[in-house]
Amino acid sequence: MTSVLLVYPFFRGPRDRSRFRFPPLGPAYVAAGLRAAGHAVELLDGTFLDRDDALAQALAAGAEVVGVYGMATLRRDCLWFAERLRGRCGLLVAGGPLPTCDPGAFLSQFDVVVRGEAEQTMVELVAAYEAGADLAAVAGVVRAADPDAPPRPLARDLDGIAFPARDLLANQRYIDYGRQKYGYAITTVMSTRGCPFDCEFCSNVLFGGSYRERSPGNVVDEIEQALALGYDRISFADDVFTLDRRRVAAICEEIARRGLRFLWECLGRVDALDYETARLMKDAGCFRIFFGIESGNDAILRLMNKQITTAQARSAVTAAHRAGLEVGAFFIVYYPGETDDTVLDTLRFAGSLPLDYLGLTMPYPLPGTALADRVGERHTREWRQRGGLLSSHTLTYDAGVSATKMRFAIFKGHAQLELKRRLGRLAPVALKLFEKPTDEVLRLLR
Ligand code: B12
Repeated sequence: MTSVLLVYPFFRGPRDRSRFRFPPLGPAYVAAGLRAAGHAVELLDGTFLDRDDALAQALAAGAEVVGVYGMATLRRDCLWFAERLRGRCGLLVAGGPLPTCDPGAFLSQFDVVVRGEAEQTMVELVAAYEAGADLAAVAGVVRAADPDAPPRPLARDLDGIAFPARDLLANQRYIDYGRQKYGYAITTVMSTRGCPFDCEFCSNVLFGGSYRERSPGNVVDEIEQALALGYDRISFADDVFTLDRRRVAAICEEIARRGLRFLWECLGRVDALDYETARLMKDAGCFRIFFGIESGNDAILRLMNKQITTAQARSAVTAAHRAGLEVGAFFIVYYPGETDDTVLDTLRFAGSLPLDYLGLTMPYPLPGTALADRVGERHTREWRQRGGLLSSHTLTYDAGVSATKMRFAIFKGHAQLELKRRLGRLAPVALKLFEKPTDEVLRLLR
């Protein structure tokens, strides 16, 4: 038996205004696998801690093997931990989406990087470590000598993967935070892995183009476990929850058959939701669906390789709204290749939909994406100085527009939707008065 500490180095920067907090599901999956193999596992989640306290706790744990999770926004913190934990444990491991797509960036500080899904890899890695065997022989493990070793092939049977070790998570903190911030306690469950689409901006490095489903019974068993901890809502973390209509219907039936009463939300695609499915979902407790629509201009949607149209977007949003679901949509403004006119199309389109939540962001050329390749070295000085950190509406690459223009577009989009929502019958007149002059301001801004 080996002692293992898994660190989720997620700390809120002073410029981070996001409110969403979810317990780290990935590390909890890895923990469950290790525990099932007989190891003593601790999970340290930085979400409600400051860096120094988290480090003190990590050092006090005195684990033999320490694994640190990394994603695009956590590069610095992941390396910060490695620097301080180096030499204080027997084996230092990095894993998660960013080390998966850019292992080289971690190999100078970590002994090894685990690429891809890590439940089985970590079990085999710890066994190899205990036996003093060659760590690089474990599928999915990368060492400095062979930085291009591929990820382990994806797990085929998702039902065979142990449920995440939720008892190791700071559930009460998340429950209290959720009740205080949004009036309910919510956690995530992932019922499928992967997405068969290939949007230019999406960093789907972990699950690639795979799409794998869990059985409805297995998903609802895990939901019951999560609810028993005191959560009253579930957020499906699937990339596209609604892809397979029959699967969605079967999950809804299973929830009803067990008489479970809880609310849930998910992310759908606009080409994969019809009114009947939306009604079934509503009846089974779905309160909100989010769509990544991204643009209100069909040519820009093609440029993004999004494989949807604005007509499909309108139809799906309307269907979900008619079925009684709250609808949220995400859009990107000033995507590389956009003009003022296409951005204005997006703002007008977003404002014309019956939305309850609108997310407007600038494009993030994330590592491991075709967009990052296209944008190339055009990252801004600010992005480089901050170590590739993303924060609310900060320009990350030279988009040919100023941050002020970008922020103005985002403000304008929200204002147009609010005018429509609040002014009822007066909205068309008010919108006309607001839209024209602000269109001009946007065009004038550099
Ligand atoms: C839920 C979610 C969030 C939540 C928070 C995460 C959480 N605590 O649950 C919220 C909504 C806050 C969020 C925010 C953001 N997110 Co997010 N998010 C997700 C999402 C949808 C699900 C995460 C999840 O639960 N996955 C399920 C588990 C099973 O997968 P996993 O975590 O990767 O874990 C596996 C492996 O990574 C590995 N592993 C995990 N932990 C460890 C630890 C060790 C030691 C090892 C060795 C291995 C290992 O094994 C696990 C099991 O196989 C993913 C998409 C996805 N498909 O995963 C995006 C994703 C992780 N997010 C992403 C991004 C970009 C963001 C944002 C930057 C978006 C934005 N523009 O604002 C912000 C950043 C927030 C911040 N300030 O840091 C990207 C990351 C890309 C990258 N290359 O790093 C992803 C992959 C989406 C995408 N396809 O582009 N996100």
